[in-house]
Amino acid sequence: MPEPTALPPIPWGPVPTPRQLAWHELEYYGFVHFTINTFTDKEWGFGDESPALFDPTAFDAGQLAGAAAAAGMAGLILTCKHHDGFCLWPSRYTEHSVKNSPWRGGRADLVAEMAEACRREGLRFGVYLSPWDRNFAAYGRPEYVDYYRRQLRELLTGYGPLFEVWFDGANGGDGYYGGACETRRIDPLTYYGWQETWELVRQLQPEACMFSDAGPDVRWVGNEHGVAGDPCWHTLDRGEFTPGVDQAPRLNRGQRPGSHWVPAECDVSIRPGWFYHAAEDDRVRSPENLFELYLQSVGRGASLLLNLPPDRRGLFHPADVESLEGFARLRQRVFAHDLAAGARASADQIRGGSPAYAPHHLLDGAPDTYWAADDPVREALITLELPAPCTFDLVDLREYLPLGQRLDRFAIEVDTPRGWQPFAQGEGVGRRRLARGPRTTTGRLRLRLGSDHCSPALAHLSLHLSP
Ligand code: FUL
Repeated sequence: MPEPTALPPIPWGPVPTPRQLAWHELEYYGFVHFTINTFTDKEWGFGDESPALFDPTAFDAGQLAGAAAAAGMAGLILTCKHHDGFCLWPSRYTEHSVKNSPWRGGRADLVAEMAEACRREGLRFGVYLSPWDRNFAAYGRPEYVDYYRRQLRELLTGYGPLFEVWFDGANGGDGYYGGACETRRIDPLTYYGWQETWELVRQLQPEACMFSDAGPDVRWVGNEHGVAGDPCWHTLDRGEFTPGVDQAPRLNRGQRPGSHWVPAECDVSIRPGWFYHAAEDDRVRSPENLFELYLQSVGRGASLLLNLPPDRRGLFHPADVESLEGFARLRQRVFAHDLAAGARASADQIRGGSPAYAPHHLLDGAPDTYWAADDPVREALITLELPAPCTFDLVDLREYLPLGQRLDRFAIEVDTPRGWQPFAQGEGVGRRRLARGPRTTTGRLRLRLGSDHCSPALAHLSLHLSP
């Protein structure tokens, strides 16, 4: 047996990069799908739409960013170009953009207005540039990839710091293609030359996380209904994945141990479609539904990317705003107070017997202090004595991510008049695990933690009551 030591545990498996750690903190941010589709009532434009169709009557980036910030979102990602190829900024490399729209006399740059409004509201800003372009004549030939990178360069250099660059997986099919009106297939494994494109992003926006079916920084969760796998490991054998090659089940759960840290992001729309359709005004997700999604995304260590489509005025519809606000109030009600405040924590293992790793760090609210066990330990038991019995149904657990994703499983038990009863159990904790159990009133609970490959550690535990 090695001597107990008070040195920190050695990280196990892949660990997050600093840009990924910063991204984990964001947890919840918005998607803005807005383009010509908003005016044609479509989800995917063919690519032959006239730029004259794009003419919002009251576009106000301040309303959009303000609503997102008020609802507790950390940032917004804008569809700067969707599959139809229309650009919301006056790209130098195409005529198919806002510069040929009547909106603001063709002198507007919607990307700039959004980036600016986000900065004013303290939100991070990100861009979506569809790799598939149904307008561009050379789509399918190398010339298009060159065009794509030039456009990306415009977005990476003209709009300040970006927190995320979103590479969509939809690829090839029928389209206008400069008038050819045909079906074009590309080989997703080779056509886009992703390595080179990723290097461009690294070079020009080193802090930005790149999202795709293959990361490299953040991965698609494998569905568009906002539900992460259970468990949803932060790690992946990244070399087995390519953007645009759908491997949904594996992306949904991740892989353990995995070669790289590539956490999941859950993209989902507040309405059935990604773009605004008046016919869906009465099909906006309710605050309660969004809260459920939150538990199944953020509550499984993923992030929640919630789409809010501006209407033809260029504003969020009141129904969407109302639901967004209701969702924010629910989260506030549930998470503003820790029902475990003032509790006393004890553990059957403390690393090196050192106060630096004592279990009270679970309750101190500091994200970078943690309880840890000695190296040879694989199973540990932590007990919490509450100052008075309280009622809860959610336990919020968080690992200290610079040490890697260490925990394989957890089980929570509560003290009842019938003795210790199971409350919740599962695989994987990671960034955050919102473990839900039956509504319980108790003064004591205990937590069993298991790690197959390394010693366990945990940074946070709090108790909450859902609505
Ligand atoms: C998909 C696209 O095809 C949808 O239109 C939308 O942009 C969604 C976020 O990604 O792959």
